[in-house]
Amino acid sequence: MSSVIEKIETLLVDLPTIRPHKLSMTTMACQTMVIVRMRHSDGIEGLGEGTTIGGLAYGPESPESIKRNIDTYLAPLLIGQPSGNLNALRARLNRHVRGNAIAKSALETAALDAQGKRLGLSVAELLGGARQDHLPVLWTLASGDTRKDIDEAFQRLDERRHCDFKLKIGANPVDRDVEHVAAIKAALGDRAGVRVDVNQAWGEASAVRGIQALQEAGIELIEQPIPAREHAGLIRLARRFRVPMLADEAVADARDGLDLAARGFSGAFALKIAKSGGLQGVLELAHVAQAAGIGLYGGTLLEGSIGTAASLHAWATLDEMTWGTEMFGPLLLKDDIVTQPLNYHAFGVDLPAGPGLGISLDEDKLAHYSRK
Ligand code: MUC
Ligand code: MG
Repeated sequence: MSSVIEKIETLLVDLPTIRPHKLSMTTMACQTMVIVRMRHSDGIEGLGEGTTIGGLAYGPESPESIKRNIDTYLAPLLIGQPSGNLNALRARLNRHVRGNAIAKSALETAALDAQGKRLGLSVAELLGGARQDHLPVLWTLASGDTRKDIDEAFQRLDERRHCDFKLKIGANPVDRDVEHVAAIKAALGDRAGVRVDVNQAWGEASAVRGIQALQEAGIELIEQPIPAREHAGLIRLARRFRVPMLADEAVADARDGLDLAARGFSGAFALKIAKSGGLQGVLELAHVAQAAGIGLYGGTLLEGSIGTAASLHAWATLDEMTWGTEMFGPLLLKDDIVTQPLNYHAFGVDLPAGPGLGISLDEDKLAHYSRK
């Protein structure tokens, strides 16, 4: 008889960050991941991860709600269902549960990991095959201190770990943020690309002022300068400036992407498995973007190794992405819960080899960092 899903366990795992990570809406000292262990009747276990930023500071799902909603609502829908029909599992979750994209992403990841292990294929192979096996990865400078950020950037460059940097701004007045960014860009010169992520903190008038100054300072990409739902404003900014806009919180799935594209947005989309409800959903968004001539960027919600590996398997199936990726989540954490961390080198990261995600848990570390 073919395998069915037998048991779904969720764990809250708290890992400290290597330094405070300061964003416009919160400062993180710890990252909380929801780890999913999906056991199947053929004895195979699939791993998944659902992770967000700063409790409820970033979006409507918190780590605790992700766990609770999986345990109470989503897992019971999957128990007893055939293990290998990913499309049917996804349709079932979407039919009975609205929203909860991060929880759905964690479950789809676990189902894909198990199916890959079952068939002896990597997740990228299950998705049609990898076109890249080493992906570029930028680093986010967000210590909150200009001098520290500059030192950190030079260290990363010297280690050949990252050659592009994203600066988190929006917590300070516009002029102070612009000064901070311009000082970092001036220090790095042509050695590195510098982008900013405002995480929705500006109104449109502040954005016009800020982006003008950032463009003059040589910044190459402006991520989500204004609130997520202000699509018309984002399109106006994209039309107004030479420096491209990167839509992040504004674009969760293919429908958002289609709406922005149809209304004349140009620039790029940040793809995140967590926003799109999983790997299949994020690839649908990527294909809409490609059809519309919108650039791609492999985004993170600062997932640990499991969520990062899952994202890499999805990105690997795409053509080279215009703006590379930011899949550095595991590097921001002081420790890991997997036996073999991802291999970061040569300004990027290797796609882990399968089967499945190509990741295995370190049970001692998992037990140590799991919330009791
Ligand atoms: C975001 O909004 O892009 C990605 C990198 C980082 O530092 O924060 C995230 C979230
Ligand atoms: Mg962002």
